[in-house]
Amino acid sequence: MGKDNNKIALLISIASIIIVAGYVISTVTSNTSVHNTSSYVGVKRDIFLFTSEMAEFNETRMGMPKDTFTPDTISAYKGDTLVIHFFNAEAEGGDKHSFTIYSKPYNVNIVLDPGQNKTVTINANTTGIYQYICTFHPPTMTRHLVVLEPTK
Ligand SMILES: [Cu+2]
Repeated sequence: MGKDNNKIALLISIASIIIVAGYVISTVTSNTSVHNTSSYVGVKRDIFLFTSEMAEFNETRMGMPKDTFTPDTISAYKGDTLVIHFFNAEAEGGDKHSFTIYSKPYNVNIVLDPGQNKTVTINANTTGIYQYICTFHPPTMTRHLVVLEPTK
């Protein structure tokens, strides 16, 4: 009787191992197949980003600068390459502006004098919403880079 119980215990152990192993393999396989079905190939997106000003904005009354970014939002799919052409549209004698992201992995800080432009390339390899700012004009020069998971 004791021997039979040991055999049964051994068989249950083996069966448990097989079930767990099968579950692990099926999980790994299904994760792999999810990756394989994603057919999205990243593209290069040229973004022209300008400094601008809100018309008839009373800086004194509002207690903040009238300066903004145009466009409002930069969007990409994960896998895209963003080539951002940043222009300081101020006339000579105007303000400096920056394009600054503090969040990893997209940390960047470009500072432009009036009339200057610079280009920065961002590999959009991580999804999420990332704030970009001009360090000289908070809070109005605050916008977002949105990196989306491809839908196909
Ligand atoms: Cu600014």
